Amino acid sequence: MIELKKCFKIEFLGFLLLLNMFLLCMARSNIPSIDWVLKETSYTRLCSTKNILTVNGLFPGPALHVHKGDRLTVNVQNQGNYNVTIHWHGVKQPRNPWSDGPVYVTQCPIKPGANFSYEIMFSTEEGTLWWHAHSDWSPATVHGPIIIHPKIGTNYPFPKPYAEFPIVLSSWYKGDVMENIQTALANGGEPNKSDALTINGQPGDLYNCSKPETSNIMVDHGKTYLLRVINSIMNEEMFLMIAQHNFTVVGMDGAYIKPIKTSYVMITPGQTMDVLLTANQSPSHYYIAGRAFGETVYDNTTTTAIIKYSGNYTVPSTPSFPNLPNYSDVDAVTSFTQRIRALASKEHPIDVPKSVHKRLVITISMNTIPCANNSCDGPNGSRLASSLNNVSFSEPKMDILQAYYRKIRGIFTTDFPSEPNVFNFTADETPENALIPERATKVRVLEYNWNVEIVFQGTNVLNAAENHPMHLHGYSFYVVGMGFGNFDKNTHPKGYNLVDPPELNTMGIPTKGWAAIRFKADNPGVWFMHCHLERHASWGMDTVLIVKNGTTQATSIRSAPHHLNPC
Ligand SMILES: *[C@@H]1O[C@H](CO)[C@@H](O)[C@H](O)[C@H]1NC(C)=O
Ligand SMILES: *[C@@H]1O[C@H](CO)[C@@H](O)[C@H](O)[C@H]1NC(C)=O
Ligand SMILES: *[C@@H]1O[C@H](CO)[C@@H](O)[C@H](O)[C@H]1NC(C)=O
Ligand SMILES: *[C@@H]1O[C@H](CO)[C@@H](O)[C@H](O)[C@H]1NC(C)=O
Ligand SMILES: *[C@@H]1O[C@H](CO)[C@@H](O)[C@H](O)[C@H]1NC(C)=O
Ligand SMILES: *[C@@H]1O[C@H](CO)[C@@H](O)[C@H](O)[C@H]1NC(C)=O
Ligand SMILES: *[C@@H]1O[C@H](CO)[C@@H](O)[C@H](O)[C@H]1NC(C)=O
Ligand SMILES: *[C@@H]1O[C@H](CO)[C@@H](O)[C@H](O)[C@H]1NC(C)=O
Ligand SMILES: *[C@@H]1O[C@H](CO)[C@@H](O)[C@H](O)[C@H]1NC(C)=O
Ligand SMILES: *[C@@H]1O[C@H](CO)[C@@H](O)[C@H](O)[C@H]1NC(C)=O
Ligand SMILES: *[C@@H]1O[C@H](CO)[C@@H](O)[C@H](O)[C@H]1NC(C)=O
Ligand SMILES: *[C@@H]1O[C@H](CO)[C@@H](O)[C@H](O)[C@H]1NC(C)=O
Ligand SMILES: [Cu+2]
Repeated sequence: MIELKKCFKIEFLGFLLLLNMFLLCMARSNIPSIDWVLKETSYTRLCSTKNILTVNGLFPGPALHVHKGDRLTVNVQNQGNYNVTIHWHGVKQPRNPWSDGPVYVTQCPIKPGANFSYEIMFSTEEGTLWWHAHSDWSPATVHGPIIIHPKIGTNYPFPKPYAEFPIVLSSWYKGDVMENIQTALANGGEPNKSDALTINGQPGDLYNCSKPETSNIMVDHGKTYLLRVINSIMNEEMFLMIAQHNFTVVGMDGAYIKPIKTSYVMITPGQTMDVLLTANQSPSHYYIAGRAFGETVYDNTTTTAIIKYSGNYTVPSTPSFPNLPNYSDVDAVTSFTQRIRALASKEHPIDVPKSVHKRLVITISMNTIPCANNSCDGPNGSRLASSLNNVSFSEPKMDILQAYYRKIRGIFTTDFPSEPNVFNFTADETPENALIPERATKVRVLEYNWNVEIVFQGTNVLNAAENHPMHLHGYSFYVVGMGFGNFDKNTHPKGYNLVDPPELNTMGIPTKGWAAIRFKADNPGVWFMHCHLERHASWGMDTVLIVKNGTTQATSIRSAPHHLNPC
């Protein structure tokens, strides 16, 4: 009898325990969780074999598939040799800067042997985004697609494509990419440029040695395909074309847009595009080809993949090749960029601020810092640098988010200028005193729910004007205006597009020109803002926007997760 009672008790307790575990599982299972392992993996490209840092052994990395509004936990286990963090590019992460990823901005790095769980919170994003490492130059190989399908029971704002495939553009370095940037920063000169650009991990057959591995894309005649184009390239803005096919851009940076029928796109590092391609030409092989846009092109090689129609036909000895715009074809860039418009429809309305509480004007410059005995590798023995409003961002020892949250002093200051020192920004000759920036960790604090306008003003300092792809974390923004020359606060705002401005997370600021963006500061947190050309970001073309808490819990930063990586 006693025995039975005891047993029952144990069983009952066991049942409660099971029930508890079951309920816990149910609660947890609302947020699916996946495991990633960062590790060194051997890859052969351009006739040489080397180890690269990968997620799960893959280059490019694995695609994340979600539906609009989902949540997802990614447990990252670092079995590699470097400190790493991961960023979910274009995912707004409402109230959740903890999982945003930029190293020493929202977290300390995941050291070799350590783990970190990212909770990725999707909201309004749909279409294509991507993820990448956000520490040192590990994003070169640690990146992959984020594919956001329509919510179950809803459709795309265009006819459902027959099938889809990624077009991931990446950089390939024969040497060690981490050593490359470390050496450049130590000596003050330019890092080595990449040896190839790749499509879905392969350079294509215009390089030596890679012909058999060229990426193939198989299509059926008459069908329409969704291409998810991602520019994960380190330092080049890219023209992309398909021989003898026009295509239609229907989405950009995780938002659908008014369809643009075009023969080419210009896509900056950081940007993503959803492109519809109808296989309506004579069945054959066609090149899809990409190469850089820029006044001073860094890696000027051409990457290709081959689109192959199914069926029985005579295969050409070489596929037809598209007539790509010239490297410095600014007009091609401008005319494409000006066509990008938000859907601004009933189902996809826009919410652009009509008036602003705060306007920041931010100059984007290349600079030099003097070196003792002119012994550095930059111009005249100086050290290369870059800046926003003449402040070259200096990486703090501890992440800014934690310092802000825990009110730890001495990590950053809040005096990032909201106006630049005025000079003729885009003149052929810029003043001497614009050459040397201040090195500091300066942020700008914004009140919750302010309507913010930022005017990015390109400069010709160091005679190095170029198109800079500016990226903001935690938000997407409306590009309300752009132009060449110097921004004029009296005349230019009159020409703003407040009807259907594109909603982007990365905007190429015209060479010797400006662009104005607007957003409502309704996502409290610590958000990095920087040029997405990695060499510029490494040289200090970065700053941080801190958006304060609102007045309620639901408008405040979420509380810190239990486990944070120590510095
Ligand atoms: C990392 O996570 C894995 C899998 O959950 C676990 O086995 C390992 O002990 C963790 N390592 C550390 C350092 O936390
Ligand atoms: C950079 O290029 C130089 C010259 O080609 C070469 O000697 C050096 O090893 C390269 N460094 C890296 C890290 O690739
Ligand atoms: C391919 O190799 C040949 C012979 O070594 C060389 O002349 C040529 O420049 C190389 N081409 C490229 C694209 O690297
Ligand atoms: C692509 O569009 C251009 C410009 O509208 C047109 O001239 C060309 O014939 C089109 N090409 C194809 C293959 O449809
Ligand atoms: C590409 O750059 C190399 C120098 O790195 C230069 O020799 C070559 O002429 C350039 N090619 C083109 C097509 O501009
Ligand atoms: C392909 O076409 C050729 C010539 O028209 C024909 O001889 C051959 O049988 C066809 N092959 C197939 C698999 O249909
Ligand atoms: C590209 O540049 C070459 C050489 O300067 C020129 O001949 C050609 O017309 C240009 N092409 C276009 C489309 O502008
Ligand atoms: C600069 O040069 C002087 C004189 O040649 C030398 O004494 C000094 O050590 C050098 N400084 C550095 C930082 O190289
Ligand atoms: C380098 O020095 C030369 C000669 O003194 C000068 O004309 C040029 O402007 C300097 N360039 C830079 C980037 O400092
Ligand atoms: C600024 O420089 C540009 C280009 O040199 C010139 O056309 C313009 O007149 C200058 N503006 C002012 C206000 O000096
Ligand atoms: C913001 O709100 C959160 C949640 O209420 C709170 O933990 C935090 O201390 C507040 N302030 C800052 C600066 O994060
Ligand atoms: C890795 O990160 C830790 C913590 O911030 C830091 O102390 C260490 O110097 C970093 N190691 C390297 C190689 O950057
Ligand atoms: Cu830049």
